[in-house]
Parts: sequence; structure tokens; C-alpha cells
Amino acid sequence: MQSALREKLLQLFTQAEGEFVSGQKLSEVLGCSRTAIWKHIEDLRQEGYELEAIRRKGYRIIMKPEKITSNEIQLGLTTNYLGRTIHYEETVTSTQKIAHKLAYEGTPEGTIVVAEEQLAGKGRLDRAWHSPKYTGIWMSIILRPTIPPQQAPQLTLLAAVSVAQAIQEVTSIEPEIKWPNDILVRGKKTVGILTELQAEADRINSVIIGIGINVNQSNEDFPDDLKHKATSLSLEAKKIINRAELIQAILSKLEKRYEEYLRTGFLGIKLMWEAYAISIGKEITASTLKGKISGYAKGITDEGILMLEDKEGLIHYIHSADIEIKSAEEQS
Ligand code: BTX
Repeated sequence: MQSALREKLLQLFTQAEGEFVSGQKLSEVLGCSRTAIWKHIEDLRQEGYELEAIRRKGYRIIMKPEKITSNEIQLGLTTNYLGRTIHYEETVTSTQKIAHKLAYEGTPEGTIVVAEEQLAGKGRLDRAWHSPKYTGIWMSIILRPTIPPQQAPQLTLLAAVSVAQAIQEVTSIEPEIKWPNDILVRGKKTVGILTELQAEADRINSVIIGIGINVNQSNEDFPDDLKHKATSLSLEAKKIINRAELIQAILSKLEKRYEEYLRTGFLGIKLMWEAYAISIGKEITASTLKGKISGYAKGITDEGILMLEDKEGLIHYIHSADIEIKSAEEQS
């Protein structure tokens, strides 16, 4: 859409203060056909505007997109280095991809990549992560810890704790963590965390922590296959959540937890993680790359590895898996 036309259209809606503007009036003022107006309205929707259309009444604006700006994130940020370098993009394939490139090029530790929309957001094992425009937090954080590569999974748990704490602080929602990296609200997935490494055999060059949070999606914003198993913070808190404020809170918690971890090790994080964990002390099924194992989730080791006890009393150490918790009735 031409920018002058777009401006005029938005001005008309602003003047109407949330009331309906008829299609007739829009086409008169803008000097174009009703069909062209409909097309422009669709363009605005694509940009994140929420517009209602009712026959014979016309159109009205319900919500303008709330964009995040780098300024908003940096203003009032209390961290020393996390989020001090921000790469903000409107649309990307995946923030992970950009972060990998930046990390490789030597960007400072604490650099973050934030996007309004991901066209190919990714989860673990190359699964897709749904990342619609203006509604969520799609962010990658670059760290350079001096720890052995095999300890990197601990950082996933550290990130999960930090995000859970920030969510609790900003929204008063009490999230739960399902090992290793899912944050759920009332049993539905709200946050996904993907930790990736650039490392040599015995040395980490950088860790890229990708955090995806469903913040302001309505139920219709989720594709059908996710509707029953995913939710957003705003659906749960029943209000719009300020995404920039939540990003600031995450960065602040994450920097604190990370500093503690580098100073004193994983134990403190483990205890905090256990306070949110729903998969521990329950009958679960773990789907690993080698197959499924069912049993009792005894806890996590000091390294963050899941301990699962099978019927024969054998302990399995699970490094990576998808966990299904048996329902209350199925728990023996
Ligand atoms: P995961 O493998 O644990 O979860 C992926 C699965 O979750 C999908 O197969 C699908 O069933 C479900 N899913 C997809 N999108 C959503 C969603 N928006 N809400 C709830 N469930 C969903 C989790 O992987 C790791 C996700 C990390 C995403 C961040 S966003 C910023 C960064 N950039 C990037 O490309 N990925 C990370």
C-alpha cells in the first residue's frame, strides 16, 4: 500500500476513536473503490492491526500493533551486559540463525536478537516454532561461558528458571516447567527454549539461547494443531502484556542467575528449577531418539540430567527427550 494512502486510512480510524467508519466514507475520502479499501484493510491486518468489519456498518479499529523498539528494551534495563547490544528486526527466518552469524563474527557476550515475526522459527530436532507478528517474544541470547561443552544443557535449565521467574514477576502467573525446557501455564505450552552451541571438543565458543514466548496471542492466532496444547500469557492473565517489560525482566533474571552459576555452580539453579518442575516425582514416558521409556521421574542429577526409574528399578539417565506426564488417574 502507498504510504500516503496508509497514513490517511489510519488517520480516519484514529479520528473515529474506535467507532465504525463506513466503506462508503473510506472510498470517498481515499478516492478508491470499495474493493481497493478491502484490500488495504487486509494489508493493515497483515501488519498486526486488528480491524472489525461489519456489513452495512463498515470497519473499525480494535487494536494497533504494539511494536517493540530497541529503545524501549534499553530504557530502564538494569543489566550490565545482557541486552546491551540489541539486533532488532521486523521479520526474520529465525533469530537463532542471525545470532549464530553474529556469534561467529565475535559479537560481545550478552548480545540479543529480537524479531517481531519469524518465518521459520525453529524448535528442537528441527521442529517448527510458530512465531506470528507482534504477539510474542522471539529472542536469541548469546553467551560465552567458560564451561565444558557437556555442561551446556544446564544453561537450558538456567534459562527456563529465569524466564519462569520473570513471567511470575511481570504477570503474577505461576508457570510450571516440564523437563527440560517447556514452560507451561495450566498444562499448556507457553514458552519454548532452544539451546545451541558453537563449540570445539573441549571448549565452548558461544551458546545461543533461543527463547520463544507466546505473549499476546488470542486463541485464533494459534494454528489448529496447537490450539488445544498451547496458550499465551495474555489469555491466561486476561490482559495485554507489555512485551518490552517482560524482555527486560528476563534479561535481568537471566544475568543474575548466570552470574551465580558461573560463581557457584549448578546447585542453586537446580533447587530453583525443582521448585517449578512438574515432571518430577511422577510417572512419565520419555521419548528419546532411541525409543520410549516409561517409569518414575526421580529427579535431575547435579548436571541437569533426568533420572528415570523403570519397573525393574533400573535408573536411566536421560539427556534429551520429550516428556509425557501420565494423567493423575494413571499415576500408580
Ligand atoms: P520444542 O521442540 O520443544 O517444541 C516444538 C513443538 O512445540 C512443535 O513441534 C509444536 O508442536 C509446538 N509449538 C510450535 N510452536 C508453538 C508455539 N508458538 N507455542 C506452543 N507450542 C508450539 C521448543 O522446541 C523451542 C522453541 C524455541 C523458539 C525460539 S523463538 C526464538 C528462537 N529462534 C528460533 O528459531 N527458535 C528460538
